[in-house]
Amino acid sequence: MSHVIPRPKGLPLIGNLAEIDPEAPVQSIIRLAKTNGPLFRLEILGNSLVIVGSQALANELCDETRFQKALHRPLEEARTVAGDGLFTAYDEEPNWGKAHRLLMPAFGPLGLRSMFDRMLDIAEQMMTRWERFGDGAVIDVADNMTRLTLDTIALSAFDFRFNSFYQSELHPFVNAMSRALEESGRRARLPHGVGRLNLLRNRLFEADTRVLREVADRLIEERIRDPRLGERGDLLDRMLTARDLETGETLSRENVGYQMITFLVAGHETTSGLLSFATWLLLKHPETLAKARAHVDRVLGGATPGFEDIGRLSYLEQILEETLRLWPTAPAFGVHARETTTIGGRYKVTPEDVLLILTPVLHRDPAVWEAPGEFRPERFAPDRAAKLPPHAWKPFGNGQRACIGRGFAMQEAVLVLALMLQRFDITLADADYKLVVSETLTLKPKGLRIHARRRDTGD
Ligand code: MNH
Repeated sequence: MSHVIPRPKGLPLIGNLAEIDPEAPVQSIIRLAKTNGPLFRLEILGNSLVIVGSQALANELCDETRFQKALHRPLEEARTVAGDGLFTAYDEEPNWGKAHRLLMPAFGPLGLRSMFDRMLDIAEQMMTRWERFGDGAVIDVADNMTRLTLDTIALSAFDFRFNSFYQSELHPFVNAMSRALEESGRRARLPHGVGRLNLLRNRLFEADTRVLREVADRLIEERIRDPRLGERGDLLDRMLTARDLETGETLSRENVGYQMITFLVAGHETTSGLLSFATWLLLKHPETLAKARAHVDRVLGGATPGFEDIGRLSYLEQILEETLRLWPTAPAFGVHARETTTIGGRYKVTPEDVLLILTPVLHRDPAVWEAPGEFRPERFAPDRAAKLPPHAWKPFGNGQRACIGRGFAMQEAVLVLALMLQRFDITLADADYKLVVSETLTLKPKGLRIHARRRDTGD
């Protein structure tokens, strides 16, 4: 006997709309999961979505022979901006396979090593800025981390400097990007097509999308005219010159543009949120902060970290992994069944059902995690992490569609955290700060402000 997936009772026509705060949809769904359990269906204005948040179910859904990536509504809408770039492409689109094969090596160990100096360049800019500000200055963490991660991906991947630390107003690209993502998110909350009825919004969206394309096109043009084309060996070089071995083809210019926008978007918001949440969690847990700093002092002393040091800063990596468990900054990924099938032993799902694995819920599954709400980086000590059941921790998604930038993000985050702990005593600017999580497509702590006092390293 097949059972119907339970559904919190909603209202006629609008369904569960009233239960979802448009400013904080993910946090609304997390709340619903508390009363409805780890599997339920939401109907919002005719969009249907199955929410999944347990290891047992995630373990089934991560089986790529039965399930594959689904573009949930926000991703579908984001195709206006990112087209068939890696993140928003369907598995079957030829450009996904082509770009995946071409770009995987660039994000492997050799690629990451070649990007290290550029990551350090930007990280040093932020440290210098904090130092010059002095003890009394108030530092908005999410704002600083966003400038940092955006500048890092642009410099590492395209040899382009946004110079965000040298201006108070961010580059027009950045504003166009956040507005375009916001509009995609808004459209995703409405029935198909309805979000496109507002002409003024459409015009702004078109203008913003154009800004994104123009910036990408300009960088492509400059690179193609550059006599050193192909010599830097960065991501842009690779995208413009490398041939896919399987098809013998290069990426089209249009697709390279989509990949650039994709990397700039995917490559900065999430990592910035990770660094911001890690800062918050360390400030909340002074014993872990002290342990982290002792670890950094032991590994680095007063020396500037090099590429080889990243692998040695294993406790920082554990802190970041535990941060991503509690606050996975890309909080969900969608899959759908390849064929009609049964999940959880009794619930029928069809290929039309979008199943959304909600990682903040999955990562607190009480069947897997002891004291799931507590921040304990020791959980990720190698011997203990090896004993976790499969697919219990999925902040980077799954299988062939998992995050291509995982190594990039971890290298950048370990580096920045190491420099921050090595050089500064950090404290909350407002001792009573309570965590407020803001949502765009990603999660971030809102209004988190700190003081940073230069440490005397004594050497
Ligand atoms: Mn990333 C896919 C999370 C950093 C580029 N990323 C994904 C997915 C998750 C994710 C989850 C899977 C989405 C889905 O299945 O629909 N990404 C993160 C997190 C961080 C992150 C939590 C940082 C922390 N991502 C980065 C960085 C880059 C990047 C940095 C680029 C430099 N991510 C991507 C791309 C994809 C992706 C590209 C799509 C990969 C594919 O489908 O082929």
